[in-house]
Amino acid sequence: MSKIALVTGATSGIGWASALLLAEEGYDLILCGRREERLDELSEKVNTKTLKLAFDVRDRDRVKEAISSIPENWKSIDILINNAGNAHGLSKVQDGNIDDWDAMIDINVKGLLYVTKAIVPGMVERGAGHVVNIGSIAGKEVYPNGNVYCASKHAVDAINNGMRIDLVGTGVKVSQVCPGLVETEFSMVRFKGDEDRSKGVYEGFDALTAHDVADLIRFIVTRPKHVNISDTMILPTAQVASTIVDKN
Ligand code: NDP
Ligand code: 8X3
Repeated sequence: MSKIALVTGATSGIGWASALLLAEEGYDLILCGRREERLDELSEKVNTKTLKLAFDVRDRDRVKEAISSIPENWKSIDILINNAGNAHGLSKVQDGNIDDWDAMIDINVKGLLYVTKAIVPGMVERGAGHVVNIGSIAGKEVYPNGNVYCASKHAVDAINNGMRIDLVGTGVKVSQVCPGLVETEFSMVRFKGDEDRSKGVYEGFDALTAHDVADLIRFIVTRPKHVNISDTMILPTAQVASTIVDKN
């Protein structure tokens, strides 16, 4: 019987790296994200079976439709990596862009919930499953200008804890991974393609790589049935808080 993992935000960064490591663990993969060409590229890199589902997590009907379209032999999803998300902008609340706020709440919070609602009831029915929510250090602290992104990740923290409480006794595990600074496309999205500003975020210290975070996810999902790693924070050694980074 094959093991199946669904990864949202698999087209880049942490999601992409997680898909690669889960394939190494023998999982067949349902790869999600909006950029279909990236899904094709990733699919060619792994040795296990893949199913590609391109959808925008903001679109509630489309999420439902995409998950319902999963063929019967793929429906027993063992692992859900709730990873799709981004920061949009970095500014004081009085200067904030409301479209950016909508994007962060709609993707990081509502999108995560839509995907969860489409998949977790099946896990409960089967009496087994594991949801790994990708939170952030921004879900544990608030940093200057991070207002709404931090709020969205605090929401993920609360949803993660709420899910674990609700799902106790169902056989479904819930874990959260909260990274600090990881060098991915994250800052390019936050700063709307400003390459210099994005690179600057990771200069002067060794940031985490997407692989570092994926390796933690792999550890979490390969624990025995009776062990749940409920919450984790993974930081670069040079980082001790959102705004305290030892840069040379
Ligand atoms: P990337 O920008 O590299 O990846 C983001 C992923 O999310 C992409 O695959 C993207 O796919 C997907 N995504 C974004 N918006 C949507 C959408 N509307 N619908 C569907 N998919 C979407 O960033 P990371 O890998 O760094 O980020 C992954 C997660 O890790 C996020 O939740 C982020 O908040 C969190 N995180 C990141 C940290 C960092 O420093 N990088 C630190 C802490 C947490 P596509 O564009 O193809 O749809
Ligand atoms: C991403 C890390 O510090 O940019 O969640 O918010 S940070």
